[in-house]
Amino acid sequence: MQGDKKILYSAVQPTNNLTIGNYIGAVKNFVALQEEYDCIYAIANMHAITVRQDAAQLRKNTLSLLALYLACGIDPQKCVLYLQSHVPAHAELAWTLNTFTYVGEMERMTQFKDKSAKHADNINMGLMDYPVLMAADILLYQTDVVPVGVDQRQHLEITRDIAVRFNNAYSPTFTVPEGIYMKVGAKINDLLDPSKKMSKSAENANGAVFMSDDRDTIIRKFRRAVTDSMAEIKYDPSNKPGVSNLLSIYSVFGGMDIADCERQFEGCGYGDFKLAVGELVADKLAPIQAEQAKLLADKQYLNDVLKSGAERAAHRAAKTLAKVYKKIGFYQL
Ligand code: ATP
Ligand code: LTN
Repeated sequence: MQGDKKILYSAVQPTNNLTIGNYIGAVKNFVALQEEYDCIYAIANMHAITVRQDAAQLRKNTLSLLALYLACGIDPQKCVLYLQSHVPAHAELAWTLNTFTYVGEMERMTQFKDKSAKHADNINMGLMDYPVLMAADILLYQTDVVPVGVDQRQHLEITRDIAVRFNNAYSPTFTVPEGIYMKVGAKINDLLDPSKKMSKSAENANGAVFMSDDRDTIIRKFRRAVTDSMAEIKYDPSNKPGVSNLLSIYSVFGGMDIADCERQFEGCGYGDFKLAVGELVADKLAPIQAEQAKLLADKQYLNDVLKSGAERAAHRAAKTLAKVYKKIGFYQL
């Protein structure tokens, strides 16, 4: 707790362009939660390098993600918004937590196994250690809650395990965080293969809708989305994964319940339904894209936001790190 507000922490990696899956599962909720919680939002560039990145592109994606956060409505006066590599305490706590984490636990992580298969030529130590760095991010700020998509649930569980393990070995040091998962949209699926999550690093870019896609591209991608042969617009994820995914997207962008969406499209053909989803998404993204472009033209402002965010984050992180170093027996001057 900070004052009377619970502490909330989350982050997104500046890899590629964000998809509407990232927006729905993460960023959109970040905006909604900033009134109720003491929010800390990071750009996780240290996580990003666990997969090989082009340096110039990573720099560009970093500012682009910052501008997107701001364009979506994250207010740097209300939240701490910062770049992970600007606060050295993340790497320092991660090192310490490594000694409270077992190799076997990391080898069993689903994301590690998936990414190892995808990047078989670069299964580096950082890729395996990714969840420990994420635990350090969260635990440094005495976080109460972490809003993420369901794909991150396992990482949150291991964060809790590491926190409890450390607290039991010494004395209560870390707050044990809870995950927050949205009912609708915690997992948006690929438009062409609705059995897979929509991912920014998808092999086929037609299955993912990017936050930067223009109107025609968005509509074309939704037109090609896979549905089924039942010709009925009903939410039934196990039997109708494609249609259910489109209904989730429509429901979130339209701010309506799934049941209302089903009613709205009763008797409607799949072609018209897909066009309506595409048009709604394009309409909602247009003002965000315009604002993002405007912000990207003002580099001084973006740098000021990062500088102030880093100072505030570092100040808070230092308190936890000092506590940890004292407990483990690092000699203090
Ligand atoms: P990559 O494809 O590069 O691994 P990613 O698309 O999974 O990236 P991250 O930066 O790892 O993106 O995730 C940012 C946030 O977006 C996380 O909270 C994650 O849970 C959420 N998220 C990612 N994909 C989806 C999705 N398809 N549906 C809902 N939430 C998602
Ligand atoms: N691994 C996360 C990004 C991330 C994160 C965090 C999320 C890095 N550190 C701390 C929540 C809390 C992902 O979304 N892929």
